[in-house]
Amino acid sequence: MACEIKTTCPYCGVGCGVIARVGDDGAVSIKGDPEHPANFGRLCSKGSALAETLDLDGRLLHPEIGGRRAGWDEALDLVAERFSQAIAEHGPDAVAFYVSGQLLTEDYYIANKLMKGFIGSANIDTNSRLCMSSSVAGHRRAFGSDTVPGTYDDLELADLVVLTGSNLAWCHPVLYQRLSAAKASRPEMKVVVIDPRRTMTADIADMHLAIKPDGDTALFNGLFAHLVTSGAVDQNYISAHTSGFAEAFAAASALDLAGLSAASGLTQSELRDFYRLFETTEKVVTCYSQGVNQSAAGTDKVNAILNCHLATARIGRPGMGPFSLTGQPNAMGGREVGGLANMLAAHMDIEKATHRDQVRRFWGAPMVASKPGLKAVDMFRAVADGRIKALWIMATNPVVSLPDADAVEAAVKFCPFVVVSDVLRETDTARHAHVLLPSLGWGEKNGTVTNSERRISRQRPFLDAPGEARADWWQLAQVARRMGYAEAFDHASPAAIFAEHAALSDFENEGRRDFDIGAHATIDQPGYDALLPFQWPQPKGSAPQVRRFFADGGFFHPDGRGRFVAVDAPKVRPINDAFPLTLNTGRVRDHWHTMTRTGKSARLSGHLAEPFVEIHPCDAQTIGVADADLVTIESPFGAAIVRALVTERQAPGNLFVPMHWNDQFASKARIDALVAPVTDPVSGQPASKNVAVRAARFAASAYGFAVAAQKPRALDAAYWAIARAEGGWRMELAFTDTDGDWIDWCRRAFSLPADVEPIGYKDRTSGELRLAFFEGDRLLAALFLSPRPVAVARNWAVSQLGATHQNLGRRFAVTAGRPGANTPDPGATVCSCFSVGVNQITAAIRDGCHSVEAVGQRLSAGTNCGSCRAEIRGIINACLAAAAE
Ligand SMILES: Nc1nc2c(c(=O)[nH]1)N[C@H]1C(S)=C(S)[C@@H](COP(=O)(O)OP(=O)(O)OC[C@H]3O[C@@H](n4cnc5c(=O)[nH]c(N)nc54)[C@H](O)[C@@H]3O)O[C@H]1N2
Ligand SMILES: Nc1nc2c(c(=O)[nH]1)N[C@H]1C(S)=C(S)[C@@H](COP(=O)(O)OP(=O)(O)OC[C@H]3O[C@@H](n4cnc5c(=O)[nH]c(N)nc54)[C@H](O)[C@@H]3O)O[C@H]1N2
Ligand code: SF4
Ligand SMILES: [Mo]
Repeated sequence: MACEIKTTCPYCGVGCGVIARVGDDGAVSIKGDPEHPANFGRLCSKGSALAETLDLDGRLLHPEIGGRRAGWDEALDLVAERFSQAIAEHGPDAVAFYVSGQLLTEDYYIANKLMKGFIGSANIDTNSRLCMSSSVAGHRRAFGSDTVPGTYDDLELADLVVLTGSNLAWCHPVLYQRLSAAKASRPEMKVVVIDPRRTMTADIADMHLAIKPDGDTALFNGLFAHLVTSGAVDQNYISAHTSGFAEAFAAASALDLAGLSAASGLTQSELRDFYRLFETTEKVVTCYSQGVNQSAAGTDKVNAILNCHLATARIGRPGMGPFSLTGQPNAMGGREVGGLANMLAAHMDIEKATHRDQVRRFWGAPMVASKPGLKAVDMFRAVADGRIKALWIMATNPVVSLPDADAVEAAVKFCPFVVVSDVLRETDTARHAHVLLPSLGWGEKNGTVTNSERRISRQRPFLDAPGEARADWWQLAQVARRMGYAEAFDHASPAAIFAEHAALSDFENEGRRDFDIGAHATIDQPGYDALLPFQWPQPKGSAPQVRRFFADGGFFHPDGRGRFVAVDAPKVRPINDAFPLTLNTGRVRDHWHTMTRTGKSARLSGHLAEPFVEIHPCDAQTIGVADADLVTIESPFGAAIVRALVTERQAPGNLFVPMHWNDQFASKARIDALVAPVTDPVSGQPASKNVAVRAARFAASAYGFAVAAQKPRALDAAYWAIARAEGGWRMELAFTDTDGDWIDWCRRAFSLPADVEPIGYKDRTSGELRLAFFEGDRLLAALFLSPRPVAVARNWAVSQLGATHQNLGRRFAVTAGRPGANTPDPGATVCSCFSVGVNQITAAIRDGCHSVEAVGQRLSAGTNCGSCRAEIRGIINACLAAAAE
């Protein structure tokens, strides 16, 4: 029978409520939950496409040992035995867990309890190290706790929203929609975007500050000094509730305006305008994300921002405050259970003996790790040099996402025993596991997540567990029992784990710790099933509440005061002549991390279908690269080959490459292979946004584009990138050697039946080659080859996979590579929800649709999730500007 289940989106930290409807036929449809306070019914392109990522294609459905199918008992026994053996022979620090902000709180709680309380090591770290650890460290330095003071409402209530190091339009799209809607209804509201690139987010900004990489500390130090000298600070608040002001002010005053301009790369008038705007606007929210966190000075950047809010007492009041935007759906939950190697459960500190003792007694644990464990980058170094003998990787893909990724891959290969718990069988990391454990995916798993505004929501299952897949918490608890800790890991359900977690947050707390959800300490199964989204804290006996922190002090340092932190602007990295460009890495709108889920959706894969580098026209000219050429990028650590996207949105000297592509989707685009393993000295977070590299044109002798109904096998090409497409796959190719039999190449690549004959042609003058293979009236595969980047109407070519080609004429039309005059080519997908392409949008603009709304009325583009509205606005602006020239 059809049913509707309320759950939470598994992607970004906005934490949108989702209603999943399972029809009588089992088909799943997804819509936003109008009652969820994060999104009030909205969803972005990724959320809207969730149903397209639920198929079992590529799923890991059974445990495997050494590549052979195994039973659960056998696999769990082996994991417990090898971990116990490593501990017995080499001590507890010889084992490690590397987990993820995509685990549910309940999974995470069990992983942390097992490692820190029972194994007795703190060698559990998480991909949140790469994501939020600078924010955590900055919060703890300033507030004495890892507290996000504000709520999402603050972004709507503010008169000035500063977004620094955040591409909100693409990475937190629903929050961006809330912000744009607030700005549209209150045009006096100002938005400032601080980002070296002119991102889509910058398109709604009143001011875009194209800061130099890592210029943020200087920028906010200058702001702090300006606020003091202009008298905008709140002396009462500073003296009543803080300490360290004088030292921080002295450090902030180190540079004059000329020095600030040099350090930030912004003009003196840009600095003055921004400082004045901040000074004169009471209600300011400063949101920050990876452009701040992922830096060798990430923690200092965070504190430079926090200093400005503390000095003006613009914190914890409606419409005011610093706001760390969390990345993953449960980045916050992971912090609450203490999943980082230097934290303890329930926001307690591993360094504090009283906290360790409290946790030990609560858990009834033999011991609690007494010192911080290895942080992610160091953990994999310890794997590489043999100190870690057994490693369990869960819900993360470090061979793609950690810096110096080739070295990480070598370390994982070298490790004597590696367990990977994942939903997919083939990932760049899973291929090196000794034991593979099949986990439940979204729609199957059951638990809670916490979003950026401290709101805890339920993820509820609406699909049966496929094959033998089991929950991550269950896998961990089963191993714990086999290691001899049966009593402490006898939880019957996620509800029981959540109750224990809530009880620990309340345990001997009495207001001393920010994280307190004691109200849920006795929750039972029906209560858990019905749990509505709520914000923490919610101590014992209290009702759900909206709570902001620190408006009246109440910090969590022992003296109750917040701390100003004196921070110095980092020295600007001198240009390295051998690696003169700065590589910046990050995200695109429609892909999620290593693409294990978004890569399944043709709609999402159509937005940007191959790895690319954004490069400024001047740099492109210097290295002799034209738009759509291929580029090799190299650092001392590794290399990648990606497509050139020449754009003035990029700053000269900087390159931007997305983090998503990996060996499953491209020949050589794991960009973390190039990223130096440089980390912030306080947080240990890698500096993934500022890497010295060089770039050169990749000399291909032929370029190709192909579509195929079946996923191709190994592609024998100097460059390849594949993407899901409606009815099959699409791929970009390049070759350095064009001799050879292309028909045979196609047969091998696309596993074509021997009796299928190609049609096509080779033009000897232009060097173009076209081949298409049909079975009956269906297109099996087509290859378009050219000495130059191939001019094929890609979306049209893809659509031919689903078309019927009854006669030879229609079949030959495919080899033309473009539609006939009466069927226009939609162009690259802009609106994923309605599959609207750029050519359709430009045609509508030529027809007089000069606003996003008008384009929406004509084509529906941008009217569902709205994630592409910034892009549509960009296309309109570009067209109108071109027309005006
Ligand atoms: N579509 C999509 N959304 C996502 C994700 C995804 O994979 N795909 N992942 C989620 C996760 S886990 C995270 S952590 C968030 C990340 O969300 P964001 O942090 O918004 O995303 P990024 O693209 O990593 O980086 C943001 C911006 O920082 C800029 N930047 C680089 N260097 C500097 C600098 O020195 N100073 C400043 N001020 N800016 C700089 C980059 O140019 C980039 O535009 O996104 C979440 N949302
Ligand atoms: N260069 C560069 N590198 C970066 C970044 C950057 O901006 N630039 N960003 C960093 C950041 S902020 C982040 S958060 C990381 C993200 O990097 P990763 O965590 O490595 O990326 P994901 O693709 O999200 O990996 C999740 C894995 O878990 C699997 N999975 C999904 N759901 C479940 C589940 O419920 N249980 C289990 N067991 N497995 C599951 C997926 O199939 C996938 O293999 O990348 C970091 N790396
Ligand atoms: S903004 Fe998009 S990706 Fe993020 S939680 Fe909401 S629907 Fe999911
Ligand atoms: Mo992240």
